[in-house]
Amino acid sequence: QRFARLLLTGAAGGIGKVLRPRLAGFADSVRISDLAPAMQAGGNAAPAAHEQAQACDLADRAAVDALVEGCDAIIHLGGVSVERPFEEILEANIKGVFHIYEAARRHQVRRVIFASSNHVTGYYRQDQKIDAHDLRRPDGYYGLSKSYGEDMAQFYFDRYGVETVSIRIGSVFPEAKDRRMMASWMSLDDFEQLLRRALFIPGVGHTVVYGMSDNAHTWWDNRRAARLGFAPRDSSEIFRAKVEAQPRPATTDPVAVLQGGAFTTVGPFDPQ
Ligand code: NAI
Ligand code: 15L
Repeated sequence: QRFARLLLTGAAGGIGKVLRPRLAGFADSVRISDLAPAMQAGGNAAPAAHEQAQACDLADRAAVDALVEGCDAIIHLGGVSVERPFEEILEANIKGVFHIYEAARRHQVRRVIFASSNHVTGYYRQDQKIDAHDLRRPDGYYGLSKSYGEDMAQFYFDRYGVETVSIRIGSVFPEAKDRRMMASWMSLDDFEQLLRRALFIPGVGHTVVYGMSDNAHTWWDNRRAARLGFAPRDSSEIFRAKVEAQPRPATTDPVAVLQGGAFTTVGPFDPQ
């Protein structure tokens, strides 16, 4: 199964950069996009034969419409990926996700993969196990924007039939960097497998899943991802010795108590 043309937003970001070469297996042609300065900055490889680069600010509705035209699926990674003042989140994430879905509706995009985040449920404690249908408890403006994105996805499915898998990504990095990430880590290989399932399984409507590897200790019941056929092969256990050599945080420190960890301590952002 392949798409004719896939759009990847956030292509110059941490995940986008390393994901790009893998998308050749998903589509004949991949349109890669990010903010112009991010695309020009070093580290983002020049477009391959199957890729076309198109810079775009997600806050610009007309530019996003032009970006989406001609694509039959979208992997939407673009946006602010950490906790920031509301005004920044509003432009890139909240207006951005609206522009993506409006364009998806107008251009009959068949499937969207929305990079949601574990920070949609960051205020649950680490000793709680939740699934994707539990009450959302966003841990900041960033988590709120991802929660809004999930609502946007549901609305565009219910009203217009645009299908989405929202992946509440845990921590996609080369390594689990701390104790918290022992639970939240996801390998790039597992992320690629989940993307393949999410893109090609028919009839997903709007499905919300967590993005995590087969970690020994987890906070998330990911049976909805299993129903998509996702069977993670990696585990954060390979990082255990390195992580446990780090100083242990106080038992009252949010990084040791809350699923959202340090994101729960960023802000408030008072006007200057
Ligand atoms: P990143 O911050 O490295 O990449 C995001 C990209 O979006 C950047 O290249 C940035 O230039 C671009 N961007 C920001 N504002 C934009 C705008 N207004 N218009 C167009 N592009 C804009 O983030 P990363 O780690 O690659 O994550 C990718 C996506 O996955 C993000 O949406 C993030 O929120 C989500 N995610 C990532 C996790 C992770 O573990 N890396 C965990 C949970 C969610
Ligand atoms: C996220 O949503 C962020 O985009 C990423 O940078 C990590 O901080 C990740 O969550 C995490 O919770 O580890």
